[in-house]
Amino acid sequence: NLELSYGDRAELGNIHPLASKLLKIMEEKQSNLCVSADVTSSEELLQLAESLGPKICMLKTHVDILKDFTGAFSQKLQALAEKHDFLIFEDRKFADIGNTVKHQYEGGMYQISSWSHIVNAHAVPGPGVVKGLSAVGKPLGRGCLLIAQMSSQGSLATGEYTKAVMAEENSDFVIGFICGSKIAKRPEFIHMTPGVQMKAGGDLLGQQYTTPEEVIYNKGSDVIIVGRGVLEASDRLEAAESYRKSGWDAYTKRVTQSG
Ligand code: UP6
Repeated sequence: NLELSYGDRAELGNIHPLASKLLKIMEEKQSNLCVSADVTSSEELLQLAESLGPKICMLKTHVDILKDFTGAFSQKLQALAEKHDFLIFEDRKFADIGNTVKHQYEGGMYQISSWSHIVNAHAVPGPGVVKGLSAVGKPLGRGCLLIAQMSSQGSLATGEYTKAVMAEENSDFVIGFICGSKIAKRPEFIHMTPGVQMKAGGDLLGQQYTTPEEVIYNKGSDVIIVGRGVLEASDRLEAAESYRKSGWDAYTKRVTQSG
């Protein structure tokens, strides 16, 4: 039951270059933390990227909740991603036919493909959604995560559905999954898990939380996605550091024990 380190996985022969880049960042920064920057002001989002940048491997956005998105904002965000060495993940959850998602990804107000390294998609429409996104993203070296499971109560993405999503894996564009636990055996794939806080629980709208230790050590996922656990803390930097440390300690324990 040998468990490869993030750094070992980055060197695998047929790994997607973006997955490799992410794993290298994780190893170097000792961080498997993705902060979900769910704020509504672009100024605040940039401040978060600047201050939390050193602690994270990835910053997740919901660009359509910003009240003041501009192209200049997306350029500043990209500059901060380079400065602090993290990837940008626009959590757009594409879920339409290939031709439509192609336009949604490339065009409109947000031109997501021009600034976001990673996007995600529901597999509900069938293979066309990935084909459409890939037509735009692959030439740009972008990558996509498929939503195999969701953290919310009553999610329909379970069992046979989750298995069917995994069969959609198309490794020249799909780099991994949004899921609650490790579901794909191939170490080339990245598993990312939302619904993480220091204490198990939930919110009033169906969100369900588990801990970094549970997600990384017990469930074998790779990256924890944390929004309000950081955003609602009185000291966001301190909170980010404690999630980083928790996630990293759980990973270290997992890799050490597998040997
Ligand atoms: N998210 C989930 N669960 C999923 C998929 N995505 O919570 O299954 C996203 C939410 C939010 C973030 O859209 O941006 O992850 C979680 O935020 P929170 O930590 O504040 O609950």
